[in-house]
Amino acid sequence: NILVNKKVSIIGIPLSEGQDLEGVHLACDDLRRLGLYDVIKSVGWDYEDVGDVKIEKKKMHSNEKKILLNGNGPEKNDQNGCVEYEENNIYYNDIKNIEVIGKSSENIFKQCDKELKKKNFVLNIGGDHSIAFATILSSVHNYENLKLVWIDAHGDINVPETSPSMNYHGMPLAHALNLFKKKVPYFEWAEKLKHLKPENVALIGIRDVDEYEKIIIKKSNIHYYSMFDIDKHGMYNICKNALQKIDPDNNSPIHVSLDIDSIDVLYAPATGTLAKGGLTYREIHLLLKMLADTKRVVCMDLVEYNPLMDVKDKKLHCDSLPIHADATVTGKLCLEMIARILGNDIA
Ligand code: B3U
Ligand code: MN
Ligand code: MN
Repeated sequence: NILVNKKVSIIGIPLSEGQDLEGVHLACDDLRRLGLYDVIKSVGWDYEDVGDVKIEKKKMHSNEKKILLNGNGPEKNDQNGCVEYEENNIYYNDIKNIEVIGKSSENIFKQCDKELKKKNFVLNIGGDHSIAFATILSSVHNYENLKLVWIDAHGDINVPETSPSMNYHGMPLAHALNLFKKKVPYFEWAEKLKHLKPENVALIGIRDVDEYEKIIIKKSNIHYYSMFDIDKHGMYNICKNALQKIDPDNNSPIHVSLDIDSIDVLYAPATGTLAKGGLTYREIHLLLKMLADTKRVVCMDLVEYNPLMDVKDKKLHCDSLPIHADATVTGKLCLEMIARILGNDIA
């Protein structure tokens, strides 16, 4: 294991401004209440809860934004290998809540940086997926040759010019890959930092991808695996292939960015943007187990769990982790997945 401490730094990141629904900021406290610390101890790790990152609460826009594309919208048939966009009437400060997100992201970056430097396993509990720009840049900053496994129903690879919603949680992967064409307000702190390289990224579980995102994904040189790929080849082969592509020498540190909406609504009903046909319970556990078995995962984001949308779970005989008796379905799965990525075995 490249993390000799066997200690988890828990970072709560109650940032919900990257999307439209209330409740995703409650996830970290919910998981603490359901038994986060006991679960971590039960699989043989120590922990340090560093509390919640300060979210700079200042809403810039109160009224809903309209779709900002004018004219012809993005140009699909470009010749020179990169997607060209119609740049008229596109304003990067029209990304919803960009001030809150940009300023809070600097706090996230600093907190992650501090914990990564301790050589702890850093567990970032969102919050929506907006948190991942800062967490990933922090991992890239601390680990030479960092690889990223992004598990999601969505691409999260819109640029402001292509976003249908102007919600930042649909853009953080593009931002971390430095695919934005202009400077983003309130992200000046990140301009000089190293960004992600596309060949180091595997995107797994996608099934709800916007028209222009498909083009960006194909042109970006990231490795991507849709639900159809998983249907055809099975999760075992997909995960093996993904790891082989991003890390052929089997020796690099890995950051896992796990969006709960990658998992089917049957097993994870509590999230804001539900997409049918997701990963099964067995598939997500297999994927996380295979990642854990590399012993090189150094950081994980767990995002988009919205406790306000969750439903009560049944207590089963096979529930072996020390999870609170009145745990909800998605909350319980989150704790199981945390145990799994830390190397919970057999059961
Ligand atoms: N791709 C859409 C919707 C979306 C992205 N991420 C989530 N939903 N969770 C967008 O708004 O960019
Ligand atoms: Mn996402
Ligand atoms: Mn998603």
